[in-house]
Amino acid sequence: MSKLGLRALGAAAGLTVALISGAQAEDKVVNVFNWSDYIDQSVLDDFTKETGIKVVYDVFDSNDILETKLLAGGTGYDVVVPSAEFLARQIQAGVFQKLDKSKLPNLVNVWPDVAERLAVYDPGNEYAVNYMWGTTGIGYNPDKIKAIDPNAPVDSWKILFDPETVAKFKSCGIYVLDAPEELIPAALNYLGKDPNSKDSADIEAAGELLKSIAPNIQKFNSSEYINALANGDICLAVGYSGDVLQARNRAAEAKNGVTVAYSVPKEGAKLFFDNMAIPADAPHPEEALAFINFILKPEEIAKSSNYVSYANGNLASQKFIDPAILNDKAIFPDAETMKHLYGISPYDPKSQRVLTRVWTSVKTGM
Ligand code: N2P
Repeated sequence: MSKLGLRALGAAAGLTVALISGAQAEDKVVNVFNWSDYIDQSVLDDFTKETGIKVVYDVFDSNDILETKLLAGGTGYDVVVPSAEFLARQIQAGVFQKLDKSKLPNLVNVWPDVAERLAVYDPGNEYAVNYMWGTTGIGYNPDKIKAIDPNAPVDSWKILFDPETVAKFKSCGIYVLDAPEELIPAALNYLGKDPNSKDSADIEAAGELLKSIAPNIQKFNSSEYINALANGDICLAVGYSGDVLQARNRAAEAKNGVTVAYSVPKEGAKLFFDNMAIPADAPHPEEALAFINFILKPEEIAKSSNYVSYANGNLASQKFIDPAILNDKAIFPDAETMKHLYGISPYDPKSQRVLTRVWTSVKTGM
C-alpha cells in the first residue's frame, strides 16, 4: 500500500473512532415533532438539564403534514402531537406504539375530564396523553374592525360566512386556517347542520358556502396569522385560541399600538385536543417516554401554558398557571361556553376524500 493509502486508512480509522464515540455521546437524544408556537423553550432546556437527553425539536402547522409523514413511516420522530380525530385513525393504521405507563409516573397529574374525552379517540388512553387543547375561533383587530363597522358581529361566524359582511373587511386583510377539518365543520355548524356530518352532500354544501366567501380571503395558512395580527397587517383571522392570544401578547410586547382579541363565536366552535404519542418505529422510545413524563410535570406544562396561552390536560398544573390565564374564558372555557363547543370524529377514507377535494376547490376557486 502506498504511503498515501496508509494515511487515508489511518484517517478513516480515526474517523470511525470519532463517529462511534460521537454516536455514544449523542445516543441520548429525543426527536420531537410538535405544532409551531406550542411550547416555552425553557421547558426543553430544563428537560436536557435534568435528563442529559438532547431534544431535536421540529414543528408543523397542519395535521395533514404530520399524517402524511406518519403513514409513510420512518419519520425518525420519537414524539408527535396529532389532534384527536387524526390520532384515532392513526392508531387504527398501526402508526403508534402503546405507552409503557410504568415509565410515566407523572400520569397521576392528568386531568380526568380531559383523559375521558380523549378516550373516545384512544380507548383506554393506551396510546396518547393530552398535551394541550383549545378552540378554533375568530381573531380580530378591534380597532380596525370598529373603524369599518362599529356594529361588526365579532361574536358570530356571520363576520366570516355572511358574504355581505365579510366583504366589508376584505380590504383590511383576512387570513383563514388551511385546515378543512376546522373550516368545514365551522361552515356546517353555521348552516345549522351537524358540524360532524360526514355526508358528501353536507360537505359539498359547506364547501359552496366557503367558496362564496373565498374571494375575500387573502391567505389560507395555519401559522402566519400570529405575526400578521400582531403587526396589524390583517384585521380578521380564523385561528386557534392560544395563537390569537400570542398575537395579542406579541403586539403588547412590541408596544406597536396594535390590538388583538379572540372570540368563540356564539353559534359554537370546535374544541380540539392535541396529544403526545410515540410512533411504532421511533428510534428512541425510552427517551420518548422520559420526554412525555417530563412534560407531565405540573410546573413544566404550566410554564408552557402560561407562555402559549393554551389550556392543558394536566389538572395538577393549574396551581402553577397564571390566574389571568386560568380565569380567561377564551383559554379555559366556562361551563356555559362548553355547551356550544363541538368535537370532531375521525373522517373515514371516503369522507376524507370528499373533504380534501372540496377544500382544494375552495382554495383554488374552481
Ligand atoms: C399551536 C396550534 C395548535 C392547535 N400553534 C392546533 N391543533
